[in-house]
Amino acid sequence: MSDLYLKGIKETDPEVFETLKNELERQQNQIELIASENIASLSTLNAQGSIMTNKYAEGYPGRRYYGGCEYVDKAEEIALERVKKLFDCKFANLQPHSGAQANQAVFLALLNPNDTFLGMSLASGGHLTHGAKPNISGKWFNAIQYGVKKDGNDKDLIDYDEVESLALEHKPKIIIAGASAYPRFIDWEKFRNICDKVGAYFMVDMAHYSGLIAGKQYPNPIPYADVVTSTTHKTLRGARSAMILTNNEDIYKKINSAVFPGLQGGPLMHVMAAKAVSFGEALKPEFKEYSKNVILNAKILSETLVKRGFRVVTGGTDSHIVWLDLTPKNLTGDKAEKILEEVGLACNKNAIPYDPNPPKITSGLRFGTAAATSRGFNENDFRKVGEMISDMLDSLQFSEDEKRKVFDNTRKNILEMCNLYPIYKEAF
Ligand code: DSN
Repeated sequence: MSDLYLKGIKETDPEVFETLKNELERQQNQIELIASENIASLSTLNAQGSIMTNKYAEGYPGRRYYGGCEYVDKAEEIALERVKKLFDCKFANLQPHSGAQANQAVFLALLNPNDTFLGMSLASGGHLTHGAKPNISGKWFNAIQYGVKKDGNDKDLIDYDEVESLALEHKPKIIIAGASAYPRFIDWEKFRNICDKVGAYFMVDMAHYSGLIAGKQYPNPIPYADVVTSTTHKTLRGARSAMILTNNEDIYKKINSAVFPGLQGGPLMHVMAAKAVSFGEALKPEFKEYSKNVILNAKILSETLVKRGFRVVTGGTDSHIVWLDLTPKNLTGDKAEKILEEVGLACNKNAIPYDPNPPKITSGLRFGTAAATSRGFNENDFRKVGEMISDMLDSLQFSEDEKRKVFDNTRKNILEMCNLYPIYKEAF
């Protein structure tokens, strides 16, 4: 392994070096289908592991509580300028450490304890931080939850009528749109209109879709939302971090105070530098091409699985996500996830709407195409991935001998595909 990566760690700390080396090999030899993951560039990794780790910089550029901030100021200013261009917005705060913290900062800025807000339920494909009971968002606020249609032509699609009637009934201060498993376009305008009817702020958590939005392949919520949060490492393929965007100056000021000193101390300036690098990458024309391919690949994966007898939640996808319903095959998500992992297909179990199984078991799987597309997988490859997933899950009805043959064959094919598309070539 080259010194370019993991420089010096082998000598100073062989024990941790071993875990890093093994993780690198795992990422190289598995097909990453976890929808929230990606493969950041070596430049992003290098910036994130850089000397800016050493710097405290509480405050904002030009207004810090520490000396020696001239270069970290510059890094934050570059990142801010790039992110505003990328999403066509006026104001940004790039200091939240994670998506959950970005969402908390919005709550701190716009809500008081016990205030009412409306968010999509986890069980319908929403996110934990949008009002789920075990999360602070569900504990400290009166979180009302909307979901997706149970049946009819719009089965599995967001139930906008329900959003409206819950909004009229509960008069929430914020309505949140955004999801973790929902694969379709979300109608930002419809949400805006509902918010206007009840005088609610419209918050969008675009974490899953932000790379596709940056690549102009998924509708941009900025023109409709009062405030937008996102992680920066999913489809956006950047540093592991988060951000808050808005076009409203008053909200921007409240958000700044909520992030620091409300919720956080020193921002992670090494991560800031890495965000600047990855936003620069996302501004390049190649990123638009990449986003297009991510969605094309997801559509192929979805079609292949449907042809093999699976049901795909919502019937298809407009994004990087393919949400698989395993009930036609009489399988559970936890079992399917483990079997696929055995041969090197990494994905996660996921509840499907109105899932009869508990969250630790589930009746579904969630796949995403962002990471494998980053390493070069094309439509043909994703067709093969769909066939392999189907072969593996179908083989569970076979005899032990037959099953072993399918497992061995699939593992061999996966290693061949992974070898064709090496990650971090410099590292091997
Ligand atoms: N946990 C992430 C996901 O997998 O979607 C979101 O925070």
